[in-house]
Amino acid sequence: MEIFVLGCAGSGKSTFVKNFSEYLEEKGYRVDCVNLDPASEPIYRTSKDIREFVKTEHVMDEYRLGINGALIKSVEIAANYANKLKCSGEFVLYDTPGQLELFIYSLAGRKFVEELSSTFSMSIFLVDSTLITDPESLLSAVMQNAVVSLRLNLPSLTVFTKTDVSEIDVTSLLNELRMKEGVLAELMEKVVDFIEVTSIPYRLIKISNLKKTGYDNLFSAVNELFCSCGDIS
Ligand SMILES: Nc1nc2c(ncn2[C@@H]2O[C@H](COP(=O)(O)OP(=O)(O)OP(=O)(O)O)[C@@H](O)[C@H]2O)c(=O)[nH]1
Ligand SMILES: [Mg+2]
Repeated sequence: MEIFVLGCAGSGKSTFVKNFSEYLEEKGYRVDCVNLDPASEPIYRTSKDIREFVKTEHVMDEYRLGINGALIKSVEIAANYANKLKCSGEFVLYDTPGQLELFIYSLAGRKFVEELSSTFSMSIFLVDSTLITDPESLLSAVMQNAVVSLRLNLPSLTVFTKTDVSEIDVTSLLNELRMKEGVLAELMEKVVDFIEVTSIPYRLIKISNLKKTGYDNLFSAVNELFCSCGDIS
């Protein structure tokens, strides 16, 4: 099963890949961690690393690009090597760059994910709880999750991280939203439908990578996702 770990910069993707892979290994599964971020050295033992083929800092020099342009160029170059980044573990965790435009706009990002995906591929979309301080921030994160999931054509689980330092109460944030008035409040009411495209209505998943909590709930959700397709192998 391929799990693409997505989320905005600093949401905890790499730490999650490190700690969740250890959690899965403790359960006896064969796990491969793959670094798909050409701009970052991995903080875990990798089975495959995109930086063997392309490093963003070299692309910046060679093509005289800034960091974001170089990252997109790096992924375009690396797309030629996608088949060399495939792994066969029972769980393959792909750590991705935090620049979500790679998956929302760029053709290379989508092609890359398509090449690495199989029938049992999914995404885990990490949302940094410390940034969700009001209903607007919640909806903004949820919309990004929905758009990425739709564009990559991957079933997705929405996972709130860093709950050791910030508690998130989705129900009260949505209630707060309903109390608002005016044109923007009307717009936000309509945007609430995006939540249906995420896993939030079915199961609220809150984790801490530092404390390794919430992983049991997440693991059940991962299994349920494929159970509903009729297979968990
Ligand atoms: N308190 C707390 N900190 C966390 C948690 N997960 C990650 N962090 C911290 O958040 C920071 C960013 O974590 P990363 O794993 O590098 O985040 P990332 O999403 O891979 O970041 P980019 O690759 O730059 O997009 C680090 O300082 C982590 O230690 C968590 O669950 N709780
Ligand atoms: Mg990272």
